[in-house]
Amino acid sequence: KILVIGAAGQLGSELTKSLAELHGQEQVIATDLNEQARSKFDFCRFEVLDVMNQEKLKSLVKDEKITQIYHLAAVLSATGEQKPLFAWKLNMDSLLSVLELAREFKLNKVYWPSSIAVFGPNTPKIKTPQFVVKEPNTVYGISKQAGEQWCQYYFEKYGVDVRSLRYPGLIGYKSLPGGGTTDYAVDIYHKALAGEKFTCFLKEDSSLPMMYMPDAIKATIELMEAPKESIKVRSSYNLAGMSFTPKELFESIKKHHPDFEIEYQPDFRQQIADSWPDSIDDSQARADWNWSPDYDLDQMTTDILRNLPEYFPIKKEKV
Ligand code: VAH
Repeated sequence: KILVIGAAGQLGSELTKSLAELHGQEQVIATDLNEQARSKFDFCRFEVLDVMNQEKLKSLVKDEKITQIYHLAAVLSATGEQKPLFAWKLNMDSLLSVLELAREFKLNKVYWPSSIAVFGPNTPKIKTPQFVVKEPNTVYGISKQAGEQWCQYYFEKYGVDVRSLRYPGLIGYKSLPGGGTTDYAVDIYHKALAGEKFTCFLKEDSSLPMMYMPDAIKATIELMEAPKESIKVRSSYNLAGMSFTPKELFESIKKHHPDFEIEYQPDFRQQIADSWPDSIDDSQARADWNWSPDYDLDQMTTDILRNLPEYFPIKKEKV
């Protein structure tokens, strides 16, 4: 059985469905902090779980004979800068309790997401390599860098088969933005469809590595289904989809909504974005488990504008 922690988050709300489709609904238990998340999971069992409640987590793993854990709960970059010590504690303590359970119960596999946030101001920004100086300067990035090293430690010392991907900014239409620095790229579509002007919290030429959610789901499933011996990186794999600036994203949407307008009002998140790469070299993932993305910016925009209204009925601005 597969336990998904943080199943109602941006990644979880899409990955959980794919896991249920791949393994069978009765094989997946979705968990999240809030009871109201239950309504999202009509396709598999749902349990309320605070990942910091180690006893509840342990009894779920034991009683349900869990064999895989997808640990997707974390405080993201922007929110993390507002509550540094809380973010560090939640991101690290939760990972360590999952890794300890994996060791103790000899789980088959564990998945834990990392991020391009592990790179910092001293990291080369163009085609950032798999192995390179990191020195992240956000709490979120520090927790992801430390977490990667713990994953590698538990693999090397205890043989725990934990696998990880350094996601770029993820963009999907099935959940609202959740405290990430890249979440302007989610919110912009909602504004375009609502006929509202978009205020962007990053400057127009801020290039960031990004990925459309279907590609992130595909990468995660392919990584987790790959034979163990093909996984050469046990910290976390670089993963690339596309890179674009807010201006390029705006232009891509404008092709569909000619009247769409944008203004740029950079805030504290600009410093976070400035510390991250512009583009990522993911040749190691391509070599080890045959990774390649399907979507580019215009294909993503077309797909989101077509599908978003089904998930978030458009509240047309009162004329
Ligand atoms: C964040 N969406 O902004 C996440 C992601 C690369 C960005 O890690 O915090």
